[in-house]
Amino acid sequence: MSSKPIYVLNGPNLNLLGERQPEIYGRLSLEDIEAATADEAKKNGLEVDFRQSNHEGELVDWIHEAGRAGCGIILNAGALTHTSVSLLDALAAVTVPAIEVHLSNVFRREPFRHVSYPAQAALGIIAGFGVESYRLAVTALASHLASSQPLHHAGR
Ligand code: CA2
Repeated sequence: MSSKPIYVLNGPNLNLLGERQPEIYGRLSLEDIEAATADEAKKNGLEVDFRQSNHEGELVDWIHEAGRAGCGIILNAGALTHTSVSLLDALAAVTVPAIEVHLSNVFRREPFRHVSYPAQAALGIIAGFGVESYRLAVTALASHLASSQPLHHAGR
């Protein structure tokens, strides 16, 4: 469908998945989530470039890169979701579609997690389904990309 990958960008502390707080985030590691996300992308004829950083500026740089070299963005900004105007500005500055994901249902948690800055520049948000949040984001992005691309007619 697209020769460019989906950039799947993960923010602070998500490298700890599977090691701590399994009651909130489950027992899967970030590598397990990467495998599930890549699998869902493959089913949809897409590839992923899956990354994690504990540094806000690095995530900003990757959003810029995704704007040039990606077909879309799936962003779990971790706690930066609730604080980062920089991530919102970066997403707003690129023209590729972005979907925000969360493993946990942030609306069932502390009030400060009910605020999302990147959401204002996202197509939508998927939260609360663990690894399925990532799979659902891939299918939502794939169907958005398919519906927003001009159809190819054989021989024209
Ligand atoms: O539910 C999500 O995906 C979050 O983005 C996860 C963030 C949290 O700050 C957001 O409010 C919701 C936290 C990621 C930290 O992940 C850890 C995993 C294992 C152990 C400790 C932290």
